Amino acid sequence: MNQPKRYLITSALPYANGLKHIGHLAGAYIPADIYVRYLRAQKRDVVYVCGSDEHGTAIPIQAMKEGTTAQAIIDKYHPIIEQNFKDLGISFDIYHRTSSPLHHETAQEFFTVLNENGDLEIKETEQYFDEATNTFLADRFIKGTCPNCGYESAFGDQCEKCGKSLSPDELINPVSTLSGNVPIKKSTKHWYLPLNKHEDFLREWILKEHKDDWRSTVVGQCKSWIDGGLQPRAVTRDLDWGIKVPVKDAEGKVLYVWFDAPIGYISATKQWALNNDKDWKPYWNIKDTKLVHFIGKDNIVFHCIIFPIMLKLHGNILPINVPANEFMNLEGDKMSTSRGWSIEMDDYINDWIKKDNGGESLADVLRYYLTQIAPETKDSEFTWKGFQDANNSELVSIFGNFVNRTFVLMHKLCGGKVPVFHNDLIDDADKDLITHINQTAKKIEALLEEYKFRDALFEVIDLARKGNQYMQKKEPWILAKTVAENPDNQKLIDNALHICLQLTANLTILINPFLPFTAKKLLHMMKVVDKMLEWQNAGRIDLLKVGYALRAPELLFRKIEDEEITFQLEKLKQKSTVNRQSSTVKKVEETKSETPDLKSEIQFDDFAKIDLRVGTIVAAEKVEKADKLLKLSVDLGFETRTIVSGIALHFKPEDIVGKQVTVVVNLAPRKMRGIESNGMILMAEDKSRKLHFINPDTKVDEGSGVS
Ligand code: B3M
Ligand code: ZN
Repeated sequence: MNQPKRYLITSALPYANGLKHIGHLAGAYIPADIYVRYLRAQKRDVVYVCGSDEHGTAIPIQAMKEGTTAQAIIDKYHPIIEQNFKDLGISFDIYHRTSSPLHHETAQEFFTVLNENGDLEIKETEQYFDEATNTFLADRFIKGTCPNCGYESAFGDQCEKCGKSLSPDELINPVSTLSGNVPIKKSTKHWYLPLNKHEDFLREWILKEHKDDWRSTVVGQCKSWIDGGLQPRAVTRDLDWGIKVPVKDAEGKVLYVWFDAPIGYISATKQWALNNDKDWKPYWNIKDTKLVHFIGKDNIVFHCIIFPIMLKLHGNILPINVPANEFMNLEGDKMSTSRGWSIEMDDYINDWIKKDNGGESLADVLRYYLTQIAPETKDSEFTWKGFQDANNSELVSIFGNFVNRTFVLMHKLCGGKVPVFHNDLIDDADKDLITHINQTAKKIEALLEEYKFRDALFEVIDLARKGNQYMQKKEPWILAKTVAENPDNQKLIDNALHICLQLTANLTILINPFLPFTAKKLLHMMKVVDKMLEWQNAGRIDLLKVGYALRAPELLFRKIEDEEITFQLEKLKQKSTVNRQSSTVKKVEETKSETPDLKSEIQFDDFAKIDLRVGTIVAAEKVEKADKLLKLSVDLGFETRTIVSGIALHFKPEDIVGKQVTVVVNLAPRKMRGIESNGMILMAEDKSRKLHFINPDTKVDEGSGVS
């Protein structure tokens, strides 16, 4: 594989209009940080940039809510968010601000180049104007009735109830949110980026070149945007908060926030270069740079369609990947700061990291759980119980336990030093574990290169689990009882602990990208320097020198008690009620929670590709060693098929034989636990997460089509 010369990694720039929650953290920051830490361990040339997004209507709107100025809002939240990321181990090379003069200059230069090259179109249109406040109304400052669902408080850019994207002109009975008055129409001039002119480029670049190496959720969203017909998009706004449009007759106009914000990645790189006496240009201009944007799914169109067009026109490189995550829900509902149904990073830090003795390891616990449930391919769910389980039954019982046993036994049975390995006594268990260490290191590397962070983390824990099994098999504490009679036993003890210590060193390297605070503690215990963390060391079993004295073990993770979880659940409930009571936009916010997360529009042809048939379950049994799976035989009239379905926690096999079900019959076969599944059963999931079959109201012939 040809190694890129340098990497420029970005995480979405959070709006500095309030605290950010752990859903944001899981979506765009933790995965990027894992990737960057891994690249650094590989000694690659990597710069990781981020910063506050300080423009757009979100900022003045928050200022109105808090009764202060936009400037005061960004000055309040920028440093808090920056510190929160630091406390959670997110290791940006720079955390910049889009309010900085350097950014304003950079964004203006960018606009000027596009404008002077004739890549922008100028259009005069009629837009809503509030005479009372003498301002044109940006999309969020105008409300009215949604033409799609009739909801009365839809915003000018989107209906929060049905999710439809709108333009202010589509609203029925529009009013200004600034004055409450009915706005008038007034003519105004704006600059547009004609996305439609770049359709061929996008089709070629995303739908052909990257159709296999980008996540299918990302390619799918791009495809539906492109197929839906791209329109020219205004890149300027009539607003007084933002970056001035750098053209003579553009009084009162600023750059659209989504035009300037992604350029923030470039200005952040420039500031980083200035701080470190480096050249920023190769990171944005030379093709052998690998640019990767980490974002949440709501930012896909901006990072995959609009910004790449801008980059292409301006002569910059394009991202090589945009591994966007889906959303993370919380305890059965959508996460939302405004509804109080969220866990802010700041709250987590105060409750778990600052309160706890040696609390940094609690930063790693959050990083662990958020990676374990990362919404890489579909929405996922944070529960406090899941958090507790991940800590208690994996970090404490598997990883921490292995390391602790190894250190305690090494001190007790080997004099606190790395024991010698007696080659003549090597056995199959030793050989297996050594091979496994080597293979796991390679596997993790391959997964990280493909942005599969969940799977990579699983492999690390699995390796620790193997370590425990090995220890259990070797039982050095039993051997120790008979060393007097059988002096060779000491050699066997030495061998076992030698390997366990080398495994500990490997686990340190492999866990480092995910849990950096834990890796640091382990280095301290082993009395080794950072250099050991270099990725090239992974898989080696000579990392700790024979005879080297190691420190006493420290507790890596502590148990999390039920009361702590109950407390958090209670706190969440209270917070959400408190917020709802104090909210002036109570109604809007509440309906928001009922708005399902709708998938993007598809064409009839897309739907028509799915072959749905009614079948009858004729046999059902549990799949061995898989709590969630049932193996079903489904009679489809024309044949009986084996289908593996993840419903075992909801139904007993004997209860569902004879039930009619709807089956996707033309889904490509998939192996699950060694069984080939030939189709998928459709299920409805209700609010309490219970599953129900979808079936006809009376029995029909097997094989009947559903459309
Ligand atoms: N501030 C939106 C968001 O936080 C926006 C991201 C900008 S990335 C260039 O979702
Ligand atoms: Zn609507």
